[in-house]
Amino acid sequence: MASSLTTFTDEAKIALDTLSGRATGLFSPSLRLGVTGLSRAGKTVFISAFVHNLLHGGRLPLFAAQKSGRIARAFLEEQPDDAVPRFQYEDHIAALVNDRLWPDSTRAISELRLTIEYESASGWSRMFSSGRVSVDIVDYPGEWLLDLPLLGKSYGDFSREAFEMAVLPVRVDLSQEWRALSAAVDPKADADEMTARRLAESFAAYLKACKLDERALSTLPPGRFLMPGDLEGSPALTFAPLPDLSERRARSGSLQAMMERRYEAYKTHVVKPFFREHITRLDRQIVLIDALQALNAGPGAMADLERAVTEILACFRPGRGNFLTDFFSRRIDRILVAATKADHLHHESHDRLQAIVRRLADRAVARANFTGADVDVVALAAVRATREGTVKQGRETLPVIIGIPLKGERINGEAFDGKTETAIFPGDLPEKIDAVFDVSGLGHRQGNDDPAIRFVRFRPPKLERTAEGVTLSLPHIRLDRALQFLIGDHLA
Ligand SMILES: Nc1nc2c(ncn2[C@@H]2O[C@H](COP(=O)(O)OP(=O)(O)OP(=O)(O)O)[C@@H](O)[C@H]2O)c(=O)[nH]1
Ligand SMILES: [Mg+2]
Repeated sequence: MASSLTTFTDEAKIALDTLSGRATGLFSPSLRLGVTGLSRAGKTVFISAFVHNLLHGGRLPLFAAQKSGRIARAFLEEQPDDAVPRFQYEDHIAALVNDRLWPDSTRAISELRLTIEYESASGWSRMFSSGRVSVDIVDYPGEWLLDLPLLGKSYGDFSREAFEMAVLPVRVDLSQEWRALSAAVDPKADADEMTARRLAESFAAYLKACKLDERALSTLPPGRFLMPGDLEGSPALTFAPLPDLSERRARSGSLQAMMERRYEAYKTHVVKPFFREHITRLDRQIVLIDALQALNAGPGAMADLERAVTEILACFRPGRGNFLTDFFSRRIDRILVAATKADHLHHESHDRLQAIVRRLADRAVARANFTGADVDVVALAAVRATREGTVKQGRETLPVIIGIPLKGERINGEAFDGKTETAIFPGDLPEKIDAVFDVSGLGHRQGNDDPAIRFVRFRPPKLERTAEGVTLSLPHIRLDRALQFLIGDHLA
């Protein structure tokens, strides 16, 4: 009874939201674009470059409205949601352009409204459309999406699965400390805050280690354990799975009962509102992935990335088995899966990178049983930090990329000073895509002793100025293709 009541009020709220959204939409149509990806995938850089290129008339030959000169004006406006932090565009651009440093990690949700005034390509549309569209860009951690499956799981299921995952070869050593600590507690004993806290901290440390380790594993839920946002230290985040739970109901006052209650609170107060307030209102979505890092770490990490993308896509799939179905007020009709940081490769490898991402996305679409939206893929660099060249080595001519490696980056033991421009032969991506995904024959570590690509991080590029002293927009690779797919049809 109680649960059907919440559903009812939730639905009423969404209906109201949609109505008021429609009413304001009469004046200036808006398009809500979700930008997500696991931490460090490149969300902040992508949004900053996206907006900068539109505000400053960047070179975007594949973005039709810009190419044909139909964009009259693009500007930032106040965002519609007062309770969501604003995406700090100016700070991020100052870091990128003035200091030539990458922006700080963001780790929570934020939003920015970019309004574009344009002239429609057809006379018919010019008569009927306002020639103005507001794009509400929402940046949120992909880790939070991975929480959706928790809504269908009891605390017992969650605990069992967490322990099953923890003993897989890729994680068994990382989870050891937490498992040992868990084995020493009795779920039936009286609830104790300090025990709960120790377990939660140890569990969170294990989840973080999976992320940091050179294995480059994607995340396991609960997502807020890695990206707490403003919930750090709250009871809804102070729980952990417990081992060997019996089927019987937990005694009230026991540790198990306490953990169970907090797990349910996490679902009710953290997971549900996030999906209801943000995900169900999106029109378009881009999922950024750092495929290069996973490729470098080996097939185990690729399989893990594929699992994460599958789960992410499942969140946007309306239909049975998705609690969100009743809540979707709009329908996401386009999803772009984008491999970022393509400027780490010579352009000869870009098509291979894109082919690898296509394979990954196809498999994820099939596994998530996903239908209903166009899913496209692209290999891009939102900010291009390198240029290309060739280096003669003996009789061979090698394609290289040239840039300033960040201070402290290393190749073959050589450390860079953050000032010197260096030519690097990044290596080739494997021609045979299957090899990239082939986890058979992998040993205990599932690592990659001989990475295909040399991977150093470069400083952001120096911006060219015109003779008149005007700073040009940020260079990129195929950002325009992403823009065309994500918003191009709304400016037709
Ligand atoms: N060369 C290059 N590096 C990039 C690009 N995009 C991102 N990076 C690198 O990836 C790092 C992470 O990018 P962010 O945009 O901060 O990633 P994020 O997804 O917002 O990360 P969180 O806020 O921590 O979740 C940056 O600090 C850069 O080192 C790109 O287009 N080219
Ligand atoms: Mg960020």
